[in-house]
Amino acid sequence: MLDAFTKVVSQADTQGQLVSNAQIDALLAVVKDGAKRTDVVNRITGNSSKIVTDAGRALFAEQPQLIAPGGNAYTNRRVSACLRDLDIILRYVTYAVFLGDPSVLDDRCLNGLRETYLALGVPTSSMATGVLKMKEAAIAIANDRNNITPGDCSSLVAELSSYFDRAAAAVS
Ligand code: PEB
Repeated sequence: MLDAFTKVVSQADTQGQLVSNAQIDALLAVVKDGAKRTDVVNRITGNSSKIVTDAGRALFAEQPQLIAPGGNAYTNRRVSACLRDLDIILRYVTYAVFLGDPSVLDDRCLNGLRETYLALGVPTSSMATGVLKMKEAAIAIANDRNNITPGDCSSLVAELSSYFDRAAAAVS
């Protein structure tokens, strides 16, 4: 598990080089956006159950065959496994945002997940659709302008978005 700083140092050390000016600038941007980053994590964490249940509900409304007899999410036990999976992925996305680096998401959540789903018969494209539904909700929450000083959150939202895309791509 790396954070944005550890990653830069680890890369520089592998090459036996000093941290470059461009890398310093990029890390400075991470420091300057620190309060926004923490706020985004806080908002998503505080709304996680709504993000997960809404994504699940929308997925099952769009693809009712998943919860019909014979579907991979048929019976309450599998529906709850499904919602739990979305919850786990969302949790690792928030960790990645916190750290400014996706390695925790890759190593502890996405690594081997597609193979697990193939073995379990979980439809991977439906799973990816569920992840992208969480992405839309999380972005809307991160961008909510109520009660905050308006500022430019575009790069942070792009980063957040990339972690969901990464998760969707890894399972599909
Ligand atoms: C990954 N998911 C399931 C299992 C595992 C994971 C290991 C099998 C064991 C179990 O049921 O607990 N676990 C999960 C994860 C990590 C982890 C992400 C990361 C660290 O440790 N079925 C659908 C939908 C989708 C779905 C498309 C959106 O039709 C999910 C939800 N995952 C789903 C279902 C099961 C499952 C298990 C339904 C149960 C499958 C079964 O028991 O037959």
